[in-house]
Amino acid sequence: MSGPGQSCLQRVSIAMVFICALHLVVVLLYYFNTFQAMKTFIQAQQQHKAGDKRVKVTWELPAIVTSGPDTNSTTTPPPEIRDRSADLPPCPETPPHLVGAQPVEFSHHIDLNEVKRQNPEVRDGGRYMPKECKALQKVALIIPFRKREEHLKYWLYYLHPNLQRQQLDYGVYVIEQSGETMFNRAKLMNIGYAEALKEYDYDCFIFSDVDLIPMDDRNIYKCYSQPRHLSVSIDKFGFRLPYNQCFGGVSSFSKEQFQKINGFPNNYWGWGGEDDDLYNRITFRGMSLSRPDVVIGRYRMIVHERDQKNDPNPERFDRIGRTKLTMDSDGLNSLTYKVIEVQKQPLYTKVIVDVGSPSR
Ligand code: UD2
Ligand code: MN
Repeated sequence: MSGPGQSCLQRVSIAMVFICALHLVVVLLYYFNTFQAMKTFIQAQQQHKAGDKRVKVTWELPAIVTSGPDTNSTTTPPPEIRDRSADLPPCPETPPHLVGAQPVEFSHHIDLNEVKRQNPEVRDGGRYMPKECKALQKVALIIPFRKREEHLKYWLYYLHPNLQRQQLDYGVYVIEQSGETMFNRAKLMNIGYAEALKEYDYDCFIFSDVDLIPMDDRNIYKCYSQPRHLSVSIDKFGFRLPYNQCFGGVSSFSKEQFQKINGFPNNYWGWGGEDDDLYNRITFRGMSLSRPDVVIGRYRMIVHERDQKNDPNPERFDRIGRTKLTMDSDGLNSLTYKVIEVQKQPLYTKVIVDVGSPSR
């Protein structure tokens, strides 16, 4: 096309198109602004609601709270704190932020204040629950303990970030045997189970030695359809299972599974045998073991000498031969102990207990 008339028409058309485009841009800008304002408003509303809930929470404890032996009252958190995640979507089966294999070494000094700063979302007592989704399980981590402060620091340093990436609703319980009587690892586990349940409605229990650090966060610290042996491939044993029935180190039980075997035996004083007794209990109750593969189940154990007052138990071979006869009367249903103190530390709950002494 050519000529003055046409060129005038052309200019008018271009002007019209330009005006239309401008109008469209203005309309889009207007909508975008309104949308942003609405989003901000909704977020503000949600934060306000969450803030309201936090204000109502009286259960959260100050940095260190101690309670004596007579405070056996149930400290179940009020519904506000338990239901905070109620309207969140469930967390995915496979947590999205896992990193897989990671280096673990024990040469550097650990400052627990620094660890707390690195894990700001862990609440006093070593409690955490994901904010982005509702955790699939409520997990209590139970550590039997006496005079292993350095090991505990490494455990907290490595495990807290892992457990958060695993999107668990968890609490860490360090069960310390007071006094100088022979160490009783198994009884401390039972006590940890009982004490953790006084605080929260846990449905899964991880029992872990203080000196075992997982090298892969795909080894998820949760419960499975069968009791699980998590520490299957430890550097100390050349990253292999030392024997097929081995059940020492780190294990997980749902509440039902643990009740079904009547917990750990209470009568193993000193080193050894209690883990084999536990294995027997599982098989006598018709359950089997689940295990991760030897790559995901890699661990490092902090090198240590045998502790004082944890000499090999000379009765252990006899006792593991009699599990079938003893398991119904020795365990959770016969557990007695005294709580000396409960401390809410910034990264864990310490329960100091008197476990009694061998009844011989
Ligand atoms: C093996 C088992 C362990 C347990 C033990 C025999 C593995 C990987 N580990 O570990 O699960 O069956 O043999 O009882 O198979 N502890 C203290 N203070 C003490 C003594 C022990 O805190 O004075 C705690 C601590 O959490 C320690 C755990 O008890 O990690 C087991 O004791 P150990 O480390 O001396 O036993 P170990 O390495 O032979
Ligand atoms: Mn050890």
